[in-house]
Amino acid sequence: TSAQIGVTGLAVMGRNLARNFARNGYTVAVHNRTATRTRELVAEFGHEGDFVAAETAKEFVAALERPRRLVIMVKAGDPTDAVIQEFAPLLEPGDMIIDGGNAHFADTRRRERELREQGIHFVGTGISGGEEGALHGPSIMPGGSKESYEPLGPMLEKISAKAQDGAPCVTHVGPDGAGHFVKMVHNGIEYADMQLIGEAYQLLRDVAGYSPARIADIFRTWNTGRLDSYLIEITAEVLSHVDAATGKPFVDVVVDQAEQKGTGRWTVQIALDLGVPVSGIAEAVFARSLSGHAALREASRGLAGPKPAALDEAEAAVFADRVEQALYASKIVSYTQGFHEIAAGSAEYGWDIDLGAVSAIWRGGCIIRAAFLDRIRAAYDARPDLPSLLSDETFAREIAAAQDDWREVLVAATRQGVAAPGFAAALAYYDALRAERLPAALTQGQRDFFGAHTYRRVDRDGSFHTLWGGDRSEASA
Ligand code: NBP
Repeated sequence: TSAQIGVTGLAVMGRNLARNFARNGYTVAVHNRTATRTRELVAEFGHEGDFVAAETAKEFVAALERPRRLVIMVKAGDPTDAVIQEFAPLLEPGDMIIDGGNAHFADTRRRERELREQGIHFVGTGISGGEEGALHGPSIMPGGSKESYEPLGPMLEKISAKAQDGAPCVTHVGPDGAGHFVKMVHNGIEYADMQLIGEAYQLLRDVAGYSPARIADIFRTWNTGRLDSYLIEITAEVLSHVDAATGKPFVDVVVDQAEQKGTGRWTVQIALDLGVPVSGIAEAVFARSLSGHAALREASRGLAGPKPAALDEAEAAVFADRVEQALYASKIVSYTQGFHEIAAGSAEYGWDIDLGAVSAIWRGGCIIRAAFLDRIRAAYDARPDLPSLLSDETFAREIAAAQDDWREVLVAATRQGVAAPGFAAALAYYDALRAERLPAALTQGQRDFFGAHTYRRVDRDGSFHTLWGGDRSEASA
């Protein structure tokens, strides 16, 4: 038998992806460095579809029909290069290697370039949705050549998540590293969403004085409105869970130090390189990092500050509604920043990414899936050259309506001494963008003073320098 697709790397992600292809009627060749994993997969799930178990790389490649479609699901980094080096010599022009791991897009660009010389398509593909997504339908973000999408796209469409309107959550994002870049920003946005939800929770707990169970109910209510999303839904589940051992709310027995695997950090690092202000995503990454500094936190516990005092019942209810407004407005800002980064990456690398299509494929399968993404798609459909999501009329109107509450929430957070860096960064971004004048003018003056870095004037073209150490006359630079 010849297989239409092959998967090598059969840990949780690869195994589930292979099963997903098989359950959708494809014959799937399976291979893993350690062959016991391959045998286990076939023994346990062989009844789900047609698998061809391959012990060696040669057998694996021989089992694939041409053009060969070979999916790699191994640990990102050196293991990916090792696998490519093992398989590439066995492939022929027109074949394709699909890397579904969480590769850095710069690595994907390099691999694509190297394999292109051999006539092999390298399709760096972002896959979101964790192990459940891999099995039941992930959101899939393939990069690589347009040509490679023809024989590959229909298969990905089949195994992908479907949005509520039935559209498959996959699109050819753009050439070379575009898919992994978009997956990276997806994860950055995911960090920001989680941070904002965390701040909303903490404020409801400390300022409104609500219990985790009560906050879970609030999140359930929010999930029926414009915040309807997977992350809000699971937040309610986590908050209402009670620890069996102690009878306490689960959230109170978990160590409050958040971990990270790195894609959120990459989003910020690349944003710095591209000069894109993704302050909300950056605060989310920093907040996780701060939480992990146990000794520093311990040493700081005695620092002065207000102790939050809970509001009375009526005030608390008003406050809870305000928090919903603050959360929604901040969410608009973090998506605005994330899409700005995608647009900047697209311009820098010549990817020509369709931002509306990206928001459409995030509607299902992935962690940030949400009703909200339909609105983003509508915004880009209405105006593909939208300079910023904040320029969309609907979003602008919603933020206008939310802003008084957003500000009040931050006033309360500040007065009561509850850190809300995500909400604050989002509002600062909003206010800075709409400001008539920014203190950047002063910054330019300082730079010219100490370093003769020159400045531009509002009333004349050209660059200028003031002779600060002399008579302070102005010279054209
Ligand atoms: P892991 O990231 O834990 O990788 C384990 C797999 O890599 C095993 O099949 C292992 O083979 C193989 N491998 C390693 Br490690 N080094 C190798 C080498 N030098 N040569 C050949 N194979 C090698 O698996 P995972 O959690 O299933 O994730 C797979 C990819 O998917 C990763 O890039 C991950 O970032 C990405 N991803 C994961 C998730 C998620 O929710 N877990 C979501 C989205 C994307 P062995 O069995 O012989 O040790």
